[in-house]
Amino acid sequence: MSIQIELENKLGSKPLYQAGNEEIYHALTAMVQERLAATPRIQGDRKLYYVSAEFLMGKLLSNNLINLGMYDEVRKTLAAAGKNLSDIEEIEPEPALGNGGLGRLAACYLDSAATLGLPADGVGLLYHFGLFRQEFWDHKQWEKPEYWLSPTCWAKKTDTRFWVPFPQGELQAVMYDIQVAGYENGVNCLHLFDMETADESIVTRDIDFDKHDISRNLTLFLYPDDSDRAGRLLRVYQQYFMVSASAQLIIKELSQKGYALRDLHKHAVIQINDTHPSMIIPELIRLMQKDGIHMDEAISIVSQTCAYTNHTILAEALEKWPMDYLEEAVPGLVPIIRELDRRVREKFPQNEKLWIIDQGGLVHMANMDIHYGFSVNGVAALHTDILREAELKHFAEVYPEKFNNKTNGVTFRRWLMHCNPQLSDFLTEKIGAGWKKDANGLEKLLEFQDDQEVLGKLLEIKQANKRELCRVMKEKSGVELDPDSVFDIQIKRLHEYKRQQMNALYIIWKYKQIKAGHRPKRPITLLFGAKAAPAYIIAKDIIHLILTLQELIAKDPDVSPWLKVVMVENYNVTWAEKLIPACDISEQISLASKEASGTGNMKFMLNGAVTLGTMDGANVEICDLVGKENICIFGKGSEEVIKLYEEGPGRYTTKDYYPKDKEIAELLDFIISPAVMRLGDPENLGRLYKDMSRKDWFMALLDVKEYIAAKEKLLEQYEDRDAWAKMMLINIAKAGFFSSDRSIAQYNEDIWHLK
Ligand code: 26V
Repeated sequence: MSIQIELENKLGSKPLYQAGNEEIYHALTAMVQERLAATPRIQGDRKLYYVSAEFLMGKLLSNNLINLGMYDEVRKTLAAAGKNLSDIEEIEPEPALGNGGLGRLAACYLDSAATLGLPADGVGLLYHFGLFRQEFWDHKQWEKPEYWLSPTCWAKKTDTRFWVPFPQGELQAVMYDIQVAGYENGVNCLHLFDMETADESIVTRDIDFDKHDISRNLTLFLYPDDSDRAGRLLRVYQQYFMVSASAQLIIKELSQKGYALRDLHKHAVIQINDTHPSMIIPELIRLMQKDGIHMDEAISIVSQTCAYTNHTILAEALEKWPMDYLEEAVPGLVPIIRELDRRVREKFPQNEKLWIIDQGGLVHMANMDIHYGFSVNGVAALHTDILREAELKHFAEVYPEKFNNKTNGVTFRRWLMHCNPQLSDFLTEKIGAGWKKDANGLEKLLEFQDDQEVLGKLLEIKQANKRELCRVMKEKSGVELDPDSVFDIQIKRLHEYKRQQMNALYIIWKYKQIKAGHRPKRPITLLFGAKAAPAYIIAKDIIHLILTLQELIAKDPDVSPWLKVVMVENYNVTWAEKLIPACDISEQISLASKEASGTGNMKFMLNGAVTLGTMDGANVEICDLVGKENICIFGKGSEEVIKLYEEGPGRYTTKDYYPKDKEIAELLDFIISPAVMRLGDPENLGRLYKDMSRKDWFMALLDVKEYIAAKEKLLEQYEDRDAWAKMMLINIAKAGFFSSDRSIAQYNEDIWHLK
């Protein structure tokens, strides 16, 4: 049956050209669901469970069409009926089941595991309102619930249910499944647990709700506000709910395959995605003990089953739960955690840093993972080195064999084929389709690095993508962009270490330059996308500064023809898919040593943007691959930065820059200048000014001058269009290493050994 007839049947025999986009969307998703159901489930004797608090899946319609091999045919069928697939995709709500890179990485990894035919399911929670939907007014971020569930969404309720024991009584976990299709392969599954008793009506204003009644609130939000004890306890409850249901699912599947619980480690491997799922270790031990397995054996089995990925070295992001919280929320795990700690202390009596429970009664979740898991990996070469040599040095000394690196990757299905079909088709025309299955095949493009026609075509595709972004921006935000300006883009979670505030200082510098008559050769458009954690005051102040500068510049006729700043509202995967293909300059400007890897950097490179970045995270590997001439690196290196922190407070001090350095002082003073204070909120601006001029914990002032100089140099280079196109080509050609297919193949080779 042709796709057209199939769709028209689903539309109740209505001809396609007469149907509305919403009707077509539902017909298409129903068709895709049927295909998914008919696609063989990837089977195996040893299976991976990727347990994660976040899965940032993005819209799934196109992704599924691509992976099921129906994309082109559907696109053509729709076009013949006068319909546009991207308009139809608009209907699909994007679930906000993640915060940033960690959650998006989990989604890429599910795609790649299925593509490689590996039996690998994701397990997490079904948050009714996700993280939050970001709105801007008064130049500020406001948080609203992001509702995405509907009877026709991709998550389908199953009959699988587990009881999870809480001090308040048992609560039932209900499993929802999202099918994950591999590219021209079988399907795996993402299992998301919800609670039947979750009650959306308890959300009062914005994202406020009563934090105490876990039977009603547990699965409403990802990362609920944890500024009070009830909020922090709720996070522990969420984590326990997730891991207890996961552990029960894993054990059930094992027994369905006819294997004994003692053989768990032979047939299952659990990847603990950062520390949110760490309690799966004591939970599995608890369940084994209940089944009559002795503690020693249970520990040994679990330790051979669990592997841990570290995604951050920021001390404040490494989870430590006070023992009394665990006593209140998960009393059943407490004796087990104490026993795990006792064994560690017995083995390492002198080495306090290795203990799970510290002197202050805090339980270090990562420490538990490292002792009782068989693998610890960082997510980029530099990050893993820092873990080995600094952050987790004590552990690497006693367990050198556990430590390994797995540099992150991204799926080229979503981040090239789907988001940049023109480039994808052009690459295939030039070098064949081999790169779709083996991303290193992109290197063939290098043959064309001096081919004027190919270089011209790359520029042309970039221009088309910029125009498309202008169209979307106009439609969504009413903002006009100039497609002939340089598009400089910084999109990522808002965090001081990522240094959006340093980019804001560049804006101020450029504004002043233009005011003083130094116009750029070509207009510049600076685009931002970022959500700030609701309780992260400085992050919100940085958003406020950027939005205020956006208006100041837009209203200034001397400057607005040359400089434009736009922060997109509610930045998400869908926005990223439009922004990344349109980018000229990719901002990857974290303070060296702080960004574990970054994955946006990889997506930009793949789409022909040139990186402006520090030697941090995977930027280091990008630099190695493309060579120094094809990336713009600036700023202090990680060793220097680590030393500055080690030498203690006072070693790095803003006094060395403010007010001492006149150029820097002018930039900071501008934040509280009358022009800015009139438009913005003096409280937010004053607080940010104070923080940046007195504390500057992530050292924006250390690198800001080099940053400005580097960006200016890159803008200059942009004017040599041929040379720029060659840089684009080399970046694309060398991006193959960053395919998540490569990452997953390495995880499997070194850690999982799936069959
Ligand atoms: C930690 C916490 C702790 C407190 C509650 C909220 C919260 C939310 C998330 C996290 C984990 C942050 C770790 C993270 O997202 N790391 C990012 O992981 C990416 C994938 O490996 C990597 O590319 C980014 O560099 C890294 O920042």
